[in-house]
Amino acid sequence: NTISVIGLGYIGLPTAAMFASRKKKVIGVDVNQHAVDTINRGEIHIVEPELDLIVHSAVTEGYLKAVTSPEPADAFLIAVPTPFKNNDSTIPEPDLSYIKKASEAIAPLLKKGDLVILESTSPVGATEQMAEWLAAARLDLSFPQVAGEEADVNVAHCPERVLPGHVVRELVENDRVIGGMTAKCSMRAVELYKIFVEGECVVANARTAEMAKLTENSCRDVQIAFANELSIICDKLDINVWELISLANRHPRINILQPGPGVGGHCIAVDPWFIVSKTPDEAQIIHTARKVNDAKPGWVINKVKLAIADFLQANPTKTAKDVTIACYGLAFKPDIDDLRESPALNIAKQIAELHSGAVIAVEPNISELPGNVSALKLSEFDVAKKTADIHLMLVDHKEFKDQKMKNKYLIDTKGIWC
Ligand code: SAJ
Repeated sequence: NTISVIGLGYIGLPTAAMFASRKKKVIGVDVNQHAVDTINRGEIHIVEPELDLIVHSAVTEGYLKAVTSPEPADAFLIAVPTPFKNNDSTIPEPDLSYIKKASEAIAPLLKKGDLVILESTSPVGATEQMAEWLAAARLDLSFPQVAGEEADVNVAHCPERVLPGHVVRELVENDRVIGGMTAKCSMRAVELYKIFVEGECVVANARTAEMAKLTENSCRDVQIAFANELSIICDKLDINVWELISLANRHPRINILQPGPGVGGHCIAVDPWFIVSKTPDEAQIIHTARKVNDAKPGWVINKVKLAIADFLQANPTKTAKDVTIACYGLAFKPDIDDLRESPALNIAKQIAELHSGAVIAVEPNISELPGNVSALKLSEFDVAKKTADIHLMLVDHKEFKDQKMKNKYLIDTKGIWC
């Protein structure tokens, strides 16, 4: 039996590789020729620990190949992006066009009994919508049914829930929510995932499965917003928020998360909007949490401006041009090298743009900055510690936790040095 994975990104490629590692024939499909060529050489185009070895052996043993247009298979997993629509709406709306394109590309290849699974994080109703797109694209074929008990093709939603940096382990160990359009669809999907999933495969309907994934990430966003709001309140009241949280967390039923420079990554800052845009009047807390977390980088930048003003007042012979600012950490969270959607990188970039003096960054996980960050210079920790006048702690990488920093002009968004 052949499994096809459409979309070979952070979720699709590891998933394809896991099936292939269990000796299933896997055809990976991606429109990105570079990604396809890289995978077919047995290499990977994304950063994820352990994945390179798994892909390498899957390709060399002949279980995994990558192509740019879909080929017939018995199960199709769609793991394409669901970004925001590029419109001016104050509430970002999900763009399902990649799911539509993928559905239309596989529709002519579907045969009776095939399984189509939507893995992409999606707003409620997207799986039903996908089934309609599949049916519409197959109207000229002899089996146009894709929904209902009589369907000839089985459709389900099985959202991924793996943590970047731990994808290989979590793909196997995490429980999966399997939301079939019918009980039979769910059963078929469970059989498929059981090939490599050791966690429990729990069956729900498709809408509940969609909402479960959005709920998990929204819950985390709301909890982080609570911590971020506390950090701003405590700053005003001259209380150390880290001490406060650790005290409150001694209560047996309290577990407050950690404040930071904002919420980054590709999921937590995105998925809550999928709920808010569907139910704007009802999703009050979820919407507010998004706004609180999105406002945190601006608050941090303001703190830096105040520190520059304080420094210049204490050093009247100097001008802003003479003030060096060091930013510690650029990744979107600790101990990874992923700079995408990173509040730390955005803050450092904005400071470099608005400040006339030097802005240096220490990021132990990368050796060069992306091309669009020309105003920022990478530096070693010791050099930054010695030369900078203002120090901005942004990401609590383990390398920084091992260091000490005491400085009047320290803004510590992660509370590791203050
Ligand atoms: N963050 C804080 N304070 C905290 C925890 C996190 O500020 O106490 C920040 C991080 O620095 C980062 C952002 O939140 O900027 C997100 O980091 P994360 O570790 O919470 O989550 P992600 O985006 O790496 O992965 C999440 C996970 N979801 C949950 O934990 C509910 C993962 O399981 C999902 O599979 C993933 O989103 C996804 O793909 O949806």
